[in-house]
Amino acid sequence: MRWLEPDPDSRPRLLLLLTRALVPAGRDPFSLVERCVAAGLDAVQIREKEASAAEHLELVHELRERLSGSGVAIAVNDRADLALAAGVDAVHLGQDDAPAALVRSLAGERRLAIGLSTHDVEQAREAGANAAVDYLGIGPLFPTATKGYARGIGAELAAEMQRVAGKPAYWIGGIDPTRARELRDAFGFAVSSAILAADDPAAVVRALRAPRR
Ligand code: TZP
Ligand code: MG
Repeated sequence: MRWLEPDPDSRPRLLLLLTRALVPAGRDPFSLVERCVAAGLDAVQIREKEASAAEHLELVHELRERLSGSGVAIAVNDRADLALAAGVDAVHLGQDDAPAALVRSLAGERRLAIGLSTHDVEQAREAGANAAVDYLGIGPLFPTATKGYARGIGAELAAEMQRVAGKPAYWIGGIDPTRARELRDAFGFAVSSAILAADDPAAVVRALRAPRR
C-alpha cells in the first residue's frame, strides 16, 4: 500500500492517526496497531503533537519493526524534517506547515508522498493544482474532541472539495463506522479516536473497510 502508486486501488484507503494518549491505559499501542493491520488497516500516521524529534524517530523505528512485511505505509504528521530523516512513506502537512513545494524539493529523488490538510473549497482547489501535493486531508467532517472542532463541514462539502481537487482524499474528523455510512463518496478515511479508544479496534477497522456502495 503506497500513496505514489499510479493505480488508485493500490493506494491506502484507511489511515489510522496514532496518538498514544488516545489509547486506553494498560493497552500497548503497537499491539493495537498490529491487530488493526491484520484487520485491513492500510496506513499509520504518527500524530504526536508533544513528542520530541528523538521520540518520533523511535516511534517510526518501532512501528517499522512491528509492521515489517505487512506492506502498511507509515506517515509522519507536520514534520517534513523527520519524515525525510526517517525515510517514511509520507508526510502530512497542515496549511501552516512547510509549503509542499519546498518539502518536495528537499525530498529530491526520494519517494515521499505529501499530504495536505484542507478545510474549504478554495484550499482543496489549490491543493489539487499543486503538483507537490499527492493527496488531501478533508475535514473536519464532524465535531471531534480530538482536535477540538465543535462543528463539521459535512459530507456534501467534503465531496465537492474532493471533486475540485481531483486527487485522493482522506476524510477526517469524528468518523466512526456508523457515520461512515453517510460518507459514500470518500476516497478514504483518516480516523483516530474511533479506532484507538474502541473496545475492539480491529472490528472498527473491518467496519470502516466495508464497501460503502
Ligand atoms: N484533523 C481534522 S479532524 C482531526 C484532525 C487531525 C482529528 C481526527 O481524529 P478523530 O478522533 O478521528 O476525530
Ligand atoms: Mg498538522
